[in-house]
Amino acid sequence: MSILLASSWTDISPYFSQWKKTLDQEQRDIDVRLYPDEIGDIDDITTALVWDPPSGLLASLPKLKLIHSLGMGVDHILKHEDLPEGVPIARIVDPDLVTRMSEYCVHSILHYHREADRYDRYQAERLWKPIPYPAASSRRIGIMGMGKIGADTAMKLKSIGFDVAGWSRSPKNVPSVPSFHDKDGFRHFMQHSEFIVCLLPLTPDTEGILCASTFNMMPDGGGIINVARGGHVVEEDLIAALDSDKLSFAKLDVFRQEPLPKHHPFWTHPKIRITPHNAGITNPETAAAQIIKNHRLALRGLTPNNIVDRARGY
Ligand code: OXD
Repeated sequence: MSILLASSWTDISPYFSQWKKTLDQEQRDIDVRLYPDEIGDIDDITTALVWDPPSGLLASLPKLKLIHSLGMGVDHILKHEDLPEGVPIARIVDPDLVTRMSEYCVHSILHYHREADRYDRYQAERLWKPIPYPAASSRRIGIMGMGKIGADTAMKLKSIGFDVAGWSRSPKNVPSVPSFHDKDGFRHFMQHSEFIVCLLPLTPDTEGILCASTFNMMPDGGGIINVARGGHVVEEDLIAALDSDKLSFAKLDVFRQEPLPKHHPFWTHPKIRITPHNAGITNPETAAAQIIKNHRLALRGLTPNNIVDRARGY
């Protein structure tokens, strides 16, 4: 009846040790093991708590009753074709994570709204040169994906005074935030949005959504902030849009290949800012309890909380 913590990422072992310590403190009677060194007898593993799990691992655990994502997203799990049938997949739903993500988005919007990159360049040249900028109320921000993080980001940006709209697959009702949905609303939404924040789940419908035709719908000189998944961006189209000044910036936290390979052109592009997929990191202190609860529910044959729909992809 053990929880196995596993990832194919090699550089997150301090984070995993922190998880193990917190889960141990939370419930001493639950055996928590770190992959690969502590895996032990695989018949003991009933919950796999994973971030981008190694290929074949989940399929090799015969007694698995729950696959739990360490994040809000589950595409890193669903991409495995040999996932055991019938094992529920749960994701994290945690206000702490929502706050971290919306904080990153607000910070990024303010960074570009107040021309922080240009002032960095001016400072390097010892240039005293005020840049005119619009009032927040005339800066049009579009949030793609109006789930919990999208709604929180929209409300925070509204409270600063920005003109915010949202787009999502189905209609959403966030107070005083105009909401577009579906394919019909998409063009209007993009035409409205100078700065786009992408928070969509990655599904076959949203893969490559940030592409040339989408950028062409936007006002000239706009920009994108992608904190969702690298698969949303068509990379060559983004570089072309930045090089032609169709877009003026891209702030990217997520990439098709992570870690971003050293030779990737994004690293050196003057209009791209990169962070290493840490806009939001799940906090063991606030999220451990829901994992323990789900582990126990699954052991009792009950439905865990925050289960994802495998077919829908989120
Ligand atoms: C997540 C993420 O899915 O950090 O939570 O990307």
